[in-house]
Amino acid sequence: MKRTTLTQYLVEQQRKEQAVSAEVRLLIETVSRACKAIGHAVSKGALGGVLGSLESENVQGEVQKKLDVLSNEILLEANEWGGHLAAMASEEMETIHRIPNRYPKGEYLLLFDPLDGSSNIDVNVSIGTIFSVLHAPHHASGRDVDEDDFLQPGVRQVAAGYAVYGPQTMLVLTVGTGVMGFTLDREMGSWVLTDPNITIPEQTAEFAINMSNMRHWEAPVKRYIDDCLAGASGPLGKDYNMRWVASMVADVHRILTRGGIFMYPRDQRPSGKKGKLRLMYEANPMSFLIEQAGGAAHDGNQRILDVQPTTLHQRIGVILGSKEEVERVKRYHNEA
Ligand code: AHM
Ligand code: MG
Repeated sequence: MKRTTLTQYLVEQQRKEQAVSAEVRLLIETVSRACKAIGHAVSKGALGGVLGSLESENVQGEVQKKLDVLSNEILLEANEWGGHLAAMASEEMETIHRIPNRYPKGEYLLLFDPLDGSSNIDVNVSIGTIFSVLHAPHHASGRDVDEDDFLQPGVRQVAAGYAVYGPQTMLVLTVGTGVMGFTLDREMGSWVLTDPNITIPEQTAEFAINMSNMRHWEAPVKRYIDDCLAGASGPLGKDYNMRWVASMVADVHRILTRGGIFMYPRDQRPSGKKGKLRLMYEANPMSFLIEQAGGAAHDGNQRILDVQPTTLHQRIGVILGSKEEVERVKRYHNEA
């Protein structure tokens, strides 16, 4: 059986489609290597001494887990010296990380949530790494990039993807020419293309939302979930199933695999008014993947990829997945 590896796929994308530059190819290879190292640490669990929390909090005021910090360090170290980046930004770091002067600088910006699904680390449930690649603005050449250079809408992403550390370790990637899934072959140490051209069915009968927040939801979200719960005799005319892993990577991976709708909407709590998930590290890369797979993603008002960020760690409501369902939720927002 002929096996296509991530390296071969990227070389082909560079040669045939001109979808990636040599620098982006190197960048993705480097990120994927870091994900292998993170996946290895994850799989050791208690044996590797990586479970549990630290004393520290991140910029979002969340207690950091050991694996949050370790994964962040692995990604920084792996990407610093290759010459393809101008700077990096992470959910776990308050400010951007410029490439130190001892290394050459490149023209790309890398953003990541090093370990997504932190609440699932210690309970042995799938977690992951999410990343997004932007081009540093041209006016940044010749000077150090600053935080403003990262504030680009998601439509400008050059590449995005995630690694999911689950029963299998997988890397799901887009460079703007569809969505490809690679499974880690642990014996060979290589990522093998197992899920080419992933597409999401337009309809679904499966939703993912944290139902415990129901009393805080805005009316359009409540209306949609009420419709789902009404089942075959309700307005949607079918019985819905619910899944909520509470790791965005795992929930999105399920949707890319068999369809569905994922919602972490903004809500009426003081802490929920802007949403929970982060635009730059979670919503944008996932929305790019979902759209490339034929799905849709919006925040209730507008397409997520069109949102002009104003701050690096900005939060946003997220509604994504099978197109017809996501559009129905949008219509409910318009009608409210
Ligand atoms: P994290 O980046 O701190 O792990 O938080 C993001 C996670 C998402 O992966 C997931 O969709 C959501 O938070 C789960 O939230 P909740 O615990 O409210 O269900
Ligand atoms: Mg996260």
